[in-house]
Amino acid sequence: MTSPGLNRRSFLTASALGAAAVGTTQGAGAVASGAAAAAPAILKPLPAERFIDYGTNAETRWDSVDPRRYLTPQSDLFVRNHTATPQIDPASYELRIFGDGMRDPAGVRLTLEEIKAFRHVETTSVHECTGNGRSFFATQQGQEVSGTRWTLGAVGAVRWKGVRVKDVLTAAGIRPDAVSVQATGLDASYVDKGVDHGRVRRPFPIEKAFDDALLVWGANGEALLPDHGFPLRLLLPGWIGIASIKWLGSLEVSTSELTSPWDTKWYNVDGPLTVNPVRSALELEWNAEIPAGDRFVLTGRSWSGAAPISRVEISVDGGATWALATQHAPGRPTGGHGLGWAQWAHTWRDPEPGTYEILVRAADRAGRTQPDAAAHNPGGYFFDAVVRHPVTVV
Ligand SMILES: Nc1nc2c(c(=O)[nH]1)N[C@H]1C(S)=C(S)[C@@H](COP(=O)(O)O)O[C@H]1N2
Ligand SMILES: [Mo]
Repeated sequence: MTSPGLNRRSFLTASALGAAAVGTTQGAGAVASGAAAAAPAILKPLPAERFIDYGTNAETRWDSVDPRRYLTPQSDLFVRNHTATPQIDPASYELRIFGDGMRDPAGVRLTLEEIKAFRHVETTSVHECTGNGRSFFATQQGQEVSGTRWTLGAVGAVRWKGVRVKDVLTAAGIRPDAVSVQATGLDASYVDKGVDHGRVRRPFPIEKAFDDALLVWGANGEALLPDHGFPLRLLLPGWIGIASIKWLGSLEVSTSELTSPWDTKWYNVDGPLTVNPVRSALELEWNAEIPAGDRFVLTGRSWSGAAPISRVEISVDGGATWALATQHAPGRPTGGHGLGWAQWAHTWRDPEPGTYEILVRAADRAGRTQPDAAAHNPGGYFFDAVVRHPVTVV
């Protein structure tokens, strides 16, 4: 058993090493992280043909997504870092579980090995940032919002592997009157406009902890990459990205409601945001040039944090007429597989030269759909409106 102090020292040393190693391979990407740090915030390569690089954040380019592939490889998955990816030594890593919601408030510390001894479970879920689509508040609705101006690429589908939070909390001795769990990351404290908000952390209700919350170390059959939370992250399937704390350092279990700036100041619109809305994206470049001819096959994906997708409609004439897209998910059944996304295709017959807007509108089995306009909020969260995707047929 090691102390949290030891963990911290090893992380600091490892970050410095990581900076030296990545500085040589990442080139321009490292420069984009700005004056805040010499070390890059994201350690994996971010090739320009697959990512839009915002420095501490990077989104997947939808035109680089392979329509034949259901899952998003970790190498292609968006990254959202409040600070910078820490490199954590799995040998000295420990998860601390404590709080007045535990029979022993001092709690326990679990090594990775101890965590991996619980029954393994796998689940596929769409992993998405709350601010995905944020740029469309400005470009499509003329509204001002703050935050990273994501297009639609702050999302991916991942097959996660881990253990149930429920099993771990039960074994660790949770009290029956516990109501709230706060997850805290091991990355550096988040300093914004001169204010130190402490480590990235967010509470979630005990109901979610006992429903489908997982502690995950695997993604798509591999270990988590450092940027995605190695060696262990929390996963709250279907919930907004910030709920799934990376580099999980502790779970505080409480008999009273816990809060943090990440559920009061941010990621809050009349209350903490939780379940992701319905959204859709075309696997197509923005302002794509499409060859005129007999047919052009449009492909893309739709997803929801609440339920499988039930219907996808597509319009190639700016919303004047709509057709049902054909749902398919190569290698997987459509729906019925947890909170994964639906893949779909639509054949555009006889596209004639001109400029067009392609619109996609999905609905989920919970009866939710995509509105024509998203509800404005200053943080630019939950842009779930139908996106008008411009193309030119040449
Ligand atoms: N410790 C920690 N966890 C975190 C974050 C962070 O900055 N630090 N960012 C959150 C946000 S806002 C999102 S959208 C997801 C992004 O996960 P990814 O980078 O693995 O795609 O992680 C969440 N968990
Ligand atoms: Mo996020």
